[in-house]
Amino acid sequence: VDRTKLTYEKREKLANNPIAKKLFNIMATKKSNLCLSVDLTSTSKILDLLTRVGEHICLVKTHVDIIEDFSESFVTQLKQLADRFGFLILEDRKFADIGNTVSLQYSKGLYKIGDWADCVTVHSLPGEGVLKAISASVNGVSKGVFLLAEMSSEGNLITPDYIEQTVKVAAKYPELMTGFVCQNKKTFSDPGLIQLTPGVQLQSSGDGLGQVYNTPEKIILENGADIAVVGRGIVAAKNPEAQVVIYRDALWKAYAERVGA
Ligand code: BMP
Repeated sequence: VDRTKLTYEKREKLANNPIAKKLFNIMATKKSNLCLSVDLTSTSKILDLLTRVGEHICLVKTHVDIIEDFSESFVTQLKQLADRFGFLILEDRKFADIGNTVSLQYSKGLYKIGDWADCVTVHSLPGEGVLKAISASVNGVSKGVFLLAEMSSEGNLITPDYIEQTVKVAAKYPELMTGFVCQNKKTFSDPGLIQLTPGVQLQSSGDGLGQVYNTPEKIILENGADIAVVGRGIVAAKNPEAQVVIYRDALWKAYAERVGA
């Protein structure tokens, strides 16, 4: 069966990872398959933007290591917004070291990512130790992983064999796996996993630094994305509140067409 023809409601039942289940549920309930990548360097700007657009997104993606005034209070406020608007938090840390180092990077240091992020991104490059290092729950709270199987950037070194091995290793960690960061429908088939696809913008086809953009329609209808990641298309827009609605509607319309709803 083609996972992309199933509704998010059906797929919620097929998911093993509790974060994947929650995400499918949020998407179906809020009618949003939009993840906002808040690539801003000030906590007040991030919190302000999320206050204005939080009702339209299912997931927020952070890069905490670009923030100049990171604090515990920021994390508290971010979690409050997530609760208030009903979205989850993905820290796009792209862990890519030996298991022991990743385990420290996940739980220690300035950011203590494992304490507050519902899910994180991980590269398969180091081998499965990187997945062993990230526990499926922290203090009894469920966590998840989006494994990078492909990248959106021009000239990236990922090969078809790398993709295949990545999907194979993920199958050993059903409790932990929320989904894949990837660009193509054929990359994986498990309907309980979520395809998270970055490189989405309406205005432009690239950024001069290797990013490649596709339209919401293309990534949902042709490329099999379940959640689209939009950063600068919304964050750098003159009117983010208006843009977030435009992206959300275009992405949801494409999903509805895909599942024939
Ligand atoms: P933008 O829409 O502004 O290009 O942002 C895309 C976001 O998605 C960035 O935060 C980037 O780190 C992330 N990303 C990506 O662009 N391509 C990938 O393959 C994987 C990513 O995580």
